Amino acid sequence: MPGNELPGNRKSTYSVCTICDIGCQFRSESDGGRVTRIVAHDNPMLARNICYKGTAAPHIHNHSDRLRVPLKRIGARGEDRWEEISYGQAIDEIAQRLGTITNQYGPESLAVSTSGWNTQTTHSMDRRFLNLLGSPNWISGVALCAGNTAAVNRLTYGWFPMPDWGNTSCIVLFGHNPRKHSWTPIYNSIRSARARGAKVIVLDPRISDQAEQADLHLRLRAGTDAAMCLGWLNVIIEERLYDSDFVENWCEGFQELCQRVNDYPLERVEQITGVDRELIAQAARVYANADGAVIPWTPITDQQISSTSAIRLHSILRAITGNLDVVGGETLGGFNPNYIPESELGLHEMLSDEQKAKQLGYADHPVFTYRVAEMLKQPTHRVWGYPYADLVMGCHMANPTNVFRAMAKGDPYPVKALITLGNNTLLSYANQHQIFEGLMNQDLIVAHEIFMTPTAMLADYVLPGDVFTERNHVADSWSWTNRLSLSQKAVEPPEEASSTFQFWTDLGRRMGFEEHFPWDTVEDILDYRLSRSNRTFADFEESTYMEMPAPKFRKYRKTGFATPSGKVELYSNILSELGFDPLPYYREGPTLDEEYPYTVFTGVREDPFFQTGQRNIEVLRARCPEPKLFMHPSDARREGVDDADWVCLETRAGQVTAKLSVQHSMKEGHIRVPHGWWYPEMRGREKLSGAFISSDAVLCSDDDEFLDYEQGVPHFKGFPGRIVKVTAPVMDKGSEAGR
Ligand SMILES: Nc1nc2c(c(=O)[nH]1)N[C@H]1C(S)=C(S)[C@@H](COP(=O)(O)OP(=O)(O)OC[C@H]3O[C@@H](n4cnc5c(=O)[nH]c(N)nc54)[C@H](O)[C@@H]3O)O[C@H]1N2
Ligand SMILES: Nc1nc2c(c(=O)[nH]1)N[C@H]1C(S)=C(S)[C@@H](COP(=O)(O)OP(=O)(O)OC[C@H]3O[C@@H](n4cnc5c(=O)[nH]c(N)nc54)[C@H](O)[C@@H]3O)O[C@H]1N2
Ligand code: SF4
Ligand SMILES: [Mo]
Repeated sequence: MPGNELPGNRKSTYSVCTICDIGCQFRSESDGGRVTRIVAHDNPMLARNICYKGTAAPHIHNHSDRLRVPLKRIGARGEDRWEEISYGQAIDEIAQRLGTITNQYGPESLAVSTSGWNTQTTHSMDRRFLNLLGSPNWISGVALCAGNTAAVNRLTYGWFPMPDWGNTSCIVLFGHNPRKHSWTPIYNSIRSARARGAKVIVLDPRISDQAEQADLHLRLRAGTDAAMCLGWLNVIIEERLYDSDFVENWCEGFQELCQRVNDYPLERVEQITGVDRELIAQAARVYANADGAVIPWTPITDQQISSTSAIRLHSILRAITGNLDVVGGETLGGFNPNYIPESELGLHEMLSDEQKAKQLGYADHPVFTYRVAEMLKQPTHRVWGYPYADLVMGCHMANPTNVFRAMAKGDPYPVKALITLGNNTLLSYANQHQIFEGLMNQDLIVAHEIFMTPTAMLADYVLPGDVFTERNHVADSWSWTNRLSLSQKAVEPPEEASSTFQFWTDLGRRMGFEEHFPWDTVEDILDYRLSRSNRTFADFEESTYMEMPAPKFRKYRKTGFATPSGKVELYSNILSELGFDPLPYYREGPTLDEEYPYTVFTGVREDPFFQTGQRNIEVLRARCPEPKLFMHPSDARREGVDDADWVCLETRAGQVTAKLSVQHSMKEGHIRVPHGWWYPEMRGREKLSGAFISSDAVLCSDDDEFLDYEQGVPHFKGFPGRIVKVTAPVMDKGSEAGR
């Protein structure tokens, strides 16, 4: 790229940040093979999309804790004793041991857990490997994030929409709370829209940052989002605020929907959600009457017991108010024709029907598994050109809870090998006790990581990963949008660190799949992916840092929607065929009682960290040294606890310790527990660096009564808990952390 050279040995390169998953673009400066500084993008439109985690990249990428050479376990599992081995030896041994396990237990006994955005250059080689081997058991952190939302959206209109931020007049945030240092581009988009006069409606039990500035704030009880949406529909249908042309011509099942909505009169919705019915009606009217309104994706509704219904209700609201694929509404982008999508690279058609049917979760909770992917194959191919749509890496995956049960109990069959890449598996799903049991029961665990996490400590082999300043990439936002962004290699990875692309290629070749892994380098596969537009990576790099086709609206008029009926399915034919309720409904979460009187929710992301990461990065940890529980002052008073006390939060599943933060902005009766806490500084002192002290996954159950029926996602938003004051300052070691 022209202009990359700076005086001396200095260089400036374009980067797509992977410290969190929103992929900001900026420039990375390096000097003599070391990244020195992150600077804003030279395009002023992109320049403001940067946060202090992004600018901390040199601290992360150059950190002394970075893993640099492959490690092989020599102590007991989890004991954290290692010998250094060569990369070649590691791959040879992994291939050999994997072969033995899959010969004995079948290919489905291998599971892969990954997140993909941080490892970035996997190019679906993980799915390709599993599909060639014959294992359907791929899981991801996005099973509890945008991935499952994408899968559920497809039931209703066959794609996962993206708000038209630049033109919208109304933004509805179900919990979702982007901030200056949390999903900065979305925060900036909301700010700009507001400056143009767009209305913002926030639904959040807390007075969140977004709620503080909202036009309307509905402080619903946690976990009641589906009921709230049914209330909105009630108003919208009764007052005929919907787009009757669109409903008549493009929607199926409106009459059935109306009947269902009748079961949720506003009095009932008020009673369930705790929000005044007038305010509910007012919000529904503002949304429906806006000239272009959006309900951006939110993780809140993908982590609830009524998750499938709540996500479907968002889809239904978008559709019947005429906000689908229109200016100012939510656009259905499709694949970028200039870049071969992961959907094609994954080779999903190579996995036999028999093996697909073995996917864990296929029978009980099928919505994001291959079972539904197969039902959507034809319409997806017809409308979007590919039979499988890997959207946000979340589709056609196994159910994590089912996978951990199979690992721990061998039920319904044993899973005996786990490869985990860029994912802190132990802390990143529900029921950490069962995950631990499952991991301890493995014959082989391989972790591809940049730091020694609690999950990596449990592995047999730990392979050092590269990071975004050490590799080339063209990021396609996993087909959520059709933007292509350039990320350039600035420096070489340390010692034997390498990419997940390299790992799968080497393992695939060792296991007899040479012909399906023809690309030697990341640049080779980038050339291949760009080949449909007759370009190489070098051409792309030479010509641009970003490209995006102009949006086209109302594409469905030509193609129909990618659903079985070709219409928007308010009544879902797929859910009906699977034996689930084809219409959305509200289901109450596990009830509180005298013993466990508080409504606990996990989340409220912390600015300095992404999920379970960065607790070892001093400049970031200093901003948030310890985990905090939020509670309302009246609740704290009742419990006899004060701000800054160390307290223990207990549920029937487990207990965690954290510092109390008494906040007026909390809703009474609610407690917030943060996600992702472990203590890198406790390595060698506490089991698995304190992974069981403060992690929300210890508290969250995945018993059937806590799972959404259709997808089997756990209820993170409103489960019963209680507070116990910890008399001794047990957490002093934690609070000294990172210094
Ligand atoms: N209990 C519980 N589980 C959750 C959630 C929750 O709130 N509670 N939230 C869910 C949500 S919303 C999400 S998005 C997911 C997130 O799940 P993950 O994406 O797995 O998130 P992280 O915890 O950041 O774990 C990523 C790991 O990748 C490593 N890593 C970072 N960069 C690289 C790299 O370039 N190469 C390699 N090889 N490794 C790298 C980091 O060190 C870190 O250990 O978790 C979900 N799971
Ligand atoms: N700094 C930083 N930024 C991040 C991340 C990070 O780890 N760190 N993670 C990124 C990722 S992967 C994700 S998924 C997002 C998540 O980020 P957000 O979408 O903002 O989600 P949270 O911060 O978990 O919670 C947002 C709000 O939901 C409210 N809430 C809790 N329960 C409920 C409920 O039942 N209903 C409703 N309507 N509201 C509820 C909480 O009070 C809180 O104010 O953030 C992204 N941005
Ligand atoms: S919000 Fe921050 S951490 Fe996330 S991609 Fe942007 S700069 Fe990186
Ligand atoms: Mo997420």
